[in-house]
Amino acid sequence: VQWSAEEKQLITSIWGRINVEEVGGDALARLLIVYPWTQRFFSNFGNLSSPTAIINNPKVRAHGKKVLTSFGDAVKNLDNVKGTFAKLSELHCDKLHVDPENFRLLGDILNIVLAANLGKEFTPSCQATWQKLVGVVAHALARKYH
Ligand code: HNI
Repeated sequence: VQWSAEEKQLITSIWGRINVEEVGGDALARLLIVYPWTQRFFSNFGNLSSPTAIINNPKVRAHGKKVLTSFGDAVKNLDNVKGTFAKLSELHCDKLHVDPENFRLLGDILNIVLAANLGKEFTPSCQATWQKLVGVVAHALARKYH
């Protein structure tokens, strides 16, 4: 993929406004609530019995932070997202058996959480650029699947 100077600038500026702990936790929680079948990967996370339980589950929040922190490696390596996520792609395929469709779902959720967080600041250009980024990350994470 190619990134224009404007896109790179937008991504850096959005990333700078994100609270990784809050947004990461909210995004994973929302994924588990909106697409309940994704809960099967997290059966060892304890109570996922209701939206409130999911939102307040410390393991969900901690893992959401971990995932979004890792997503930040894409922001820092925009010109080599594939290389950056090669090992994680193998892990999610071979060890975790996560269907790569879920990377797309999480990307869409992340857009929604950002829109809710940033309000008017999340302009159509921001959304377009962020949508491109989550697509590139999902593609990179799915790349080592076989
Ligand atoms: Ni994901 C573990 C990064 C999407 C299910 N995941 C990780 C780890 C990182 C990570 C980092 C920790 C690896 C380690 O321990 O070495 N995951 C990412 C990123 C994305 C992503 C960057 C997308 C942006 N993961 C998803 C999705 C699912 C998912 C969409 C399932 C719906 N990931 C998991 C599971 C684990 C995991 C399950 C192991 C969790 C545990 O600790 O038990």
